[in-house]
Amino acid sequence: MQVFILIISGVDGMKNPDYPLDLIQIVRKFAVPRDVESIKSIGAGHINDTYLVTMKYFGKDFVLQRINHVIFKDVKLLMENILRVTRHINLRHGLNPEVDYLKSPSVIPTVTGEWFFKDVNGYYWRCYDFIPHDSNSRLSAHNAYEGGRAIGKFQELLADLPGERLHETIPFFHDVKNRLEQLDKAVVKDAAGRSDSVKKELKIIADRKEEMMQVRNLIKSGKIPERVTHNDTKFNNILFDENGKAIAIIDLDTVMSSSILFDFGDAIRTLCNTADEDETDLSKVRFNFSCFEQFTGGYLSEAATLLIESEKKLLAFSCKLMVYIMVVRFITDYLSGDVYFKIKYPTHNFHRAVNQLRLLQSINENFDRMEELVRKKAFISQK
Ligand code: ADP
Ligand code: GN1
Ligand code: MG
Repeated sequence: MQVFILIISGVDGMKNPDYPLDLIQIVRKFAVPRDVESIKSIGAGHINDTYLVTMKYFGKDFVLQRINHVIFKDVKLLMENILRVTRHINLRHGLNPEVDYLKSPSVIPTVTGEWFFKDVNGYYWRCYDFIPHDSNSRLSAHNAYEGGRAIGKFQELLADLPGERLHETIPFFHDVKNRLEQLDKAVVKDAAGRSDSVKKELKIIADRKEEMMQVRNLIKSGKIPERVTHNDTKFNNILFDENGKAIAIIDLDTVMSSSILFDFGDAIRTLCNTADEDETDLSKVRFNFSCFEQFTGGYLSEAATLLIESEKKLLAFSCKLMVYIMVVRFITDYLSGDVYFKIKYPTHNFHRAVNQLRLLQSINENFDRMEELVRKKAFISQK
C-alpha cells in the first residue's frame, strides 16, 4: 500500500476553498504513480492541511499538503530551505544509516519538475513521501528520551549544512520582544472585543516580561550562538516506530537559523506536559519531571559536544521561555479573532493559553531541580 499526504490550512485567506477541492487532480500534478486508492485528511497540525494519499499497487504512499501561504508568504524560498535541509539529512542518513538514524521526508517534484504546485485559485501544494510510523504513539518516559535524542540528532546533522544562511520563513519567529509587541497591538485593536476578558492573563504576562527578555538579549549580543534549528519541535512533529524509536522529524517549514534553546524548550513544552495543550481541565496539567530527565539525557547524548557552556546553562530556562511565548501567542490570536491557529470552538485559544500558564507555574515549582539535573548531565561547572 502506498500513501500520500495533502495539507490544507484554516487561517484567514486560507479558509476551505469555496470550490470543491479536486484532490485527485492536484495529486496528478506531482510525479507519483496513477494508481491512487484513497486520499484522506490526516494529522492534527495547526497550520497546514494534510492528506494521506494511499496507492493501490506502488508499495509506497505519499503526503499531499496545502501550504499556508498566509503564514508562509514566500513559498518558493520556503521550499528552497526544505530541499536543502531534507537533502542534507537524507544524504547523511544514506551514507551512514546506523549512526545517522534520523530520516526526513523527501519532497516529490511536480511532473514539470517544480517543488510545489500553485492551483488556479492561488493555493500552494506540495507532496512528500509518507514515512510509515506509529500514528498512535503516546507520551512516555521512553518516548521522551527518544524525542530528545532525535532533536539533538537533528541539530547535529544540520550543524555542517553547507551554503548560505537559511531564508527566514517567518521573521522574528521566537523573538519574545516581537511577540510582546504583537500582543500589545492586538490589545489596542481589540478586534474581537475580548481584551477585558483577559486582564488577569495580561498582568501575568507583563509581570514576567523582564525575566523573559534576558535570553533574547544574550542571543542579540551573540553570547548565545545562532545554529540551524527546527523551531517547531512539538511532539507530533517527531515520528516514532512501533517500538517507540524516533525515526524522523517532520514539519520543516520553520527550519531556520536560530538558537537551540527554542528547540529544547518547545519540545519540553509538549513532551513534559502531563496533559495535551488543548486540555481544559487544569488539574490534569502538570510538568512531568521524569520525562524532562529522560528528554534531557537523550538530547545531550547527541548534542552535548555541539553546545557551548552558555547554551547548556540556559536549557532549563528555555522551557519557561517557550511556554511563555506560547501563552503570548495564543492570547494574541484570541484577541485578534483566531486568525492564526486552527480552533475547534470560540475560546479554544484562550484555553490553550490558560493551559500553558498552568504548565508555566508547574515548571516554576520544579525549576531548581531542573537546573540541578541539567548541571549534572551537561557537566556544567559550578562557577
Ligand atoms: P502542520 O504544519 O499543520 O503541523 P505537519 O507538516 O506537521 O503540518 O503535518 C501534519 C501531520 O501530518 C503530522 O503531525 C503527521 O501526523 C502527518 N505527516 C506530515 N508529513 C508526513 C510525512 N512525510 N510522513 C508521515 N506523516 C506525515
Ligand atoms: C504550530 O504547525 P504545528 O501545529 O506543528 C506553530 C508552532 C506552535 C504550535 C502550538 C508555524 O505548530 O509554532 O508552537 O502550533 N507553528 C507555526 O501548538 O506557527
Ligand atoms: Mg506539525
